[in-house]
Amino acid sequence: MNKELWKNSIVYQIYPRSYMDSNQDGIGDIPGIIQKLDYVKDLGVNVIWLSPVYASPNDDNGYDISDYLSINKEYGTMEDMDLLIQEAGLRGIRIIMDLVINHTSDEHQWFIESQKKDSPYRDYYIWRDRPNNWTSFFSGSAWDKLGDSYYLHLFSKKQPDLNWNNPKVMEEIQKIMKFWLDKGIYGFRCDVINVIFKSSLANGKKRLVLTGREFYHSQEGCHEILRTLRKEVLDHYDCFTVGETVMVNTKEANDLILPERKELDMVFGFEHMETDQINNKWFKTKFKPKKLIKVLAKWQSEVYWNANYLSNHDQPRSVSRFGDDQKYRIESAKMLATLNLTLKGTPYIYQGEEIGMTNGDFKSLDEYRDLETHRIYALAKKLKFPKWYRMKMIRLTSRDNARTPMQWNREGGFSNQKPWLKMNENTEKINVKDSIQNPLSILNYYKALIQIRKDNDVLMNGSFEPLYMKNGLFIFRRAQTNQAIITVLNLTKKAKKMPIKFNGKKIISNYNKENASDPILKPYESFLVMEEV
Ligand code: TEU
Ligand code: CA
Repeated sequence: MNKELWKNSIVYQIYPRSYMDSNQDGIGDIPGIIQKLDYVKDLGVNVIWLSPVYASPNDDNGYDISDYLSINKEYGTMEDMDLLIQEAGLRGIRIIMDLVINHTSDEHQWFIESQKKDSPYRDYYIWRDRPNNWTSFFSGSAWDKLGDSYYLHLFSKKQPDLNWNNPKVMEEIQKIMKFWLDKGIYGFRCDVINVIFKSSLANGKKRLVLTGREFYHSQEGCHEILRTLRKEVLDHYDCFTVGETVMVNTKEANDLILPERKELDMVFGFEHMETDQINNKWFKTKFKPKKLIKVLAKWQSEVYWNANYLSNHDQPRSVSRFGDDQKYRIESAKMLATLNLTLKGTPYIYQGEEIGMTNGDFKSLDEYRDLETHRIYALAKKLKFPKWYRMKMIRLTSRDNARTPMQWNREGGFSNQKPWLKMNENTEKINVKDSIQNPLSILNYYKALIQIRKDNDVLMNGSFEPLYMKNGLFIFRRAQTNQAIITVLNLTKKAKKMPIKFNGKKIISNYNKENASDPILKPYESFLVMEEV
């Protein structure tokens, strides 16, 4: 058993609701994922991160859990889940699950019980006679009233926050983690893990977003909880954890992952996701490659071990956001793949990214399903933003952009029924089936790149040295004693002069150019050079 195999893993995120519908009800499911395991294996990844499949009323698509020990009926049964773990294992793929422990669903038995003031479950949640001024991630007050008391919810009102000051909560969560680890899963992606501990419920400093956050953001109590979970549970299994950590800087990230801290193994930072926005994600600015490059290089040099990603189920599609989803869709998607897969750290690929799927093409508000999108739209309306602006806001930022059904073939191939969320209209052009057949597809480029990564230890364990970071170009070297690979990326749609020279051979290029010393970089050009050392 290789305790640190996770470091050298390549992770593929599956959002079950949108992956593959096996029983024709328009909703992706676990048997659907099983049908596609050979596809996932062919891609070359060895870990799947499965977004929540637990029982849930689906207010937030499974991030509101009503029973951690059973499977959402829409997705299948526990037998299906066991089979998924087993079938994945047969293909050399292990599964990590989402661990959502900041909150449960309001339909969880604990919360239902906790509504009675004298119940032993009362203290599983955070009840007060009066709300404070905290605001929620989905906008508006973080408190709602039930009976004559208020409960805290940092997310939707159907996601009440657990009370981590209660040792009972700690006990329950440990049981849940063991239940899944005993089934052979490889660890957890820990949802909003750095906000679970509230050190006070005092009024917070008034802010545009997340008033109150100084009382729950990366508190010492959170670090203690993580150390306990590690010692009592995780250390007894062959597994790893990746924390989703909102608003952390590189120091705060290291405080969660340095080996001597014995807390998490790696975290998803958000700083690079903030490089195309002002203040908060609803106000986009034009994407400036320079900022993204700067943040990535900083995390590369300062953070002990990175979890690299350019998209997930909460973010717009990477090619639409950091590339060009029209004229240079193929080139820019390959360039972004080259970036994500050659940085130091563990790369995460989000379903559909490997075929260059684009943002959704929703025409009206009612085509969006995400609760966050609807809440923000309503808030913007209240603030009297004009309609065209509200529509633009959600078009650019809605989480549904990443949640449209997976495009398996020209007709869609996700389901025979109307899918739960509108399928992109470009499935005729962008789909798995055609991508498999076309040797120049984004998909085949991903496969080649993943193979290169596996064949060259330097891409996994070599150092990171930035060589050039101006003008929208990002050139860096990964090196160890006997090997070095240079990544050359043009993140812009303009041709650029190649600013530096090196000795070596091109090993992959998104323009299929073999000559490493070509003085001009084409739009979104990227390639790797095996340096002579
Ligand atoms: O996301 C938490 C988070 O901070 C954001 O990325 C979130 O998507 C939102 O945009 C805040 O404005 C995690 C999950 O990934 C997300 O899907 C859940 O909705 C959320 O936690 C609550 O569990
Ligand atoms: Ca289904």
